[in-house]
Amino acid sequence: MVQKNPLGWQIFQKFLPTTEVERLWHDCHSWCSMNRALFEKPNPYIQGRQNGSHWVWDRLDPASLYIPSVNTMGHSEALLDIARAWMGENAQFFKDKLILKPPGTPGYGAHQDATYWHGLAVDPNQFVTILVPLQQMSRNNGGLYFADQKLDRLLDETQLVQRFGQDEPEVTRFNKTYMDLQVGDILVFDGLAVHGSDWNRSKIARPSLFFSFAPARVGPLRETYYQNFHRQIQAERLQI
Ligand SMILES: O=C(O)CCC(=O)C(=O)O
Repeated sequence: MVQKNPLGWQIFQKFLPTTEVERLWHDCHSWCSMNRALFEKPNPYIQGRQNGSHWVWDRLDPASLYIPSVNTMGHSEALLDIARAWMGENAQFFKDKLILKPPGTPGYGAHQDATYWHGLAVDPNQFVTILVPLQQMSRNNGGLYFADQKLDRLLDETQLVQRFGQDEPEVTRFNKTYMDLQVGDILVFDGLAVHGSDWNRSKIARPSLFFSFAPARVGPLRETYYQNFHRQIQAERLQI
């Protein structure tokens, strides 16, 4: 049953069969292991992140392009039903990513996902993301947290820093609720929910899939989204 938390997130425990999630993790892990070399050079789909002097391979975006079982999960009625229930209308699956977050990966400062999805002409709180943890997730291994503050609009980067602190995930100007998720649980949140994560300082990886949905009535968004996204990444690389 949908009981949208006022802060814009909700956990559904034991929502997916653990065998299905284990198979997804197996597929993601095998693909990444076989394509490890791709994480080491510029590629619009794959991003490493800096950890001191070395790079850690962190994200594959979209994973559904490469890993058929991820694509199937994104289009599954199980996830679409949740997205529809949250939006109160028909939903489309438009983006996904795999975050590997191996030990030593930096965190992500507090942000609202819809900030990165402007230009899609969708009300920010109508975006719904469903996170599927591929291994157990908690504070210890760099799990997601949500801020205790409800925002009813998008803040730009400067406003976010003013309100939540510098782009340093572990500086705290607000209370954080850390997600404690087991394999089979899912976490649902909207495009305005303020969230982030800490470094993974543990010895345990924290892989997760993020599936994002928008109202179906706005017409197919996937292509526009990925064209904009990859253009932006290329531009950022050119500036380095
Ligand atoms: O997986 C994480 O550690 C945070 C990722 C995140 O918040 C995002 O990509 O929007």
